[in-house]
Amino acid sequence: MEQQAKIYVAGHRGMVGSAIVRRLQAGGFTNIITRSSPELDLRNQEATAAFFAQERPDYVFLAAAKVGGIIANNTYRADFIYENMMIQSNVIHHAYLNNVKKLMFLGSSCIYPKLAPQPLKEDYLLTGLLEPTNEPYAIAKIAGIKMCDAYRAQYGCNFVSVMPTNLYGPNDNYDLKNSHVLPALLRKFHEAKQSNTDEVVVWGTGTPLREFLHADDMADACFYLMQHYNEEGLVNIGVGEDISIKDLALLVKKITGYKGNLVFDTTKPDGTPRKLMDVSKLHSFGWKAKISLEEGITSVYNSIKDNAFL
Ligand code: GFB
Repeated sequence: MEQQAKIYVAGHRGMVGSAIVRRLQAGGFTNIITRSSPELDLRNQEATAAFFAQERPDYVFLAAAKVGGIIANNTYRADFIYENMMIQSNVIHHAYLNNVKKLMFLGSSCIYPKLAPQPLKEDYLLTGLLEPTNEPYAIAKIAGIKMCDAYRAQYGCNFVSVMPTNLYGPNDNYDLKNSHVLPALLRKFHEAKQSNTDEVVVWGTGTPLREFLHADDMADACFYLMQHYNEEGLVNIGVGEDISIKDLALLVKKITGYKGNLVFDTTKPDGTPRKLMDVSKLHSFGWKAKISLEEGITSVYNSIKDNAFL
């Protein structure tokens, strides 16, 4: 990417998009184009077409998506498939029509089969049934990967797909029903400590294993791969280590300084038993995660604990 290049970050108000903007700015890139959702509804084909024709960006980071945790995915099944299919179809197609030099599509580790061997290699895509709680979201993301490959094959577009593991960081969503596990636990333990509550409720059995990557590491990987990765298919972005939800809860308990107990609400779904990324392809391109889980959670906690999780 040339320093003067015009770069559109779709989803710049979200956790990942905002981290990508920070990373680009830190790298000296100043020609960054953004639009908030009220300014540009990417689900709307005409609005997206007009935006691309007017701005004609050179590079696109496609980080705009409808996202959420396990209950949000399972509850708003129609919204997750419809909104994501519309956003990515509009952006990918109009990037092609307007000769974008390179587009990076951001997917998710939930594209892999629920019971795939671990760690998850890129070629396990479409080898088995998906986890039911997030199947609509996963199908949309799989369609995004296949669109990038199809536009590469038919039109020669340099459109690439990257699959992040579970992410956390600044600008996360702390809504207790719709968020992912890490922001939910930070909020629950912090508020329990403030109010001297005896116990914190953790969803599910505590046995599922998850891998967590800080959004700043994710943005750094996207920035790096935008410059070094030009292949069809996909590349995983993760740390290559996982932790049980119970141990994650104990870590958040330690970081927040909460002294009470954990209880597990087994009426809530566990989701996929394990989602550990194989990161050998990522490492072979020369990028590795730098922020440890404890360091990352501590920095997020310190930055939000006085803001009442707004
Ligand atoms: O983060 P999470 O919602 O997403 O849940 P997934 C991870 C695990 O943490 C599940 C448990 O086993 C949850 O039951 N958990 C425990 C909690 N306490 C809580 C809590 O208070 N809130 C939440 N949210 N979970 C999502 C997918 O799956 O991961 C998306 O639905 C996407 O499509 C995203 O792929 C990265 O890892 O289960």
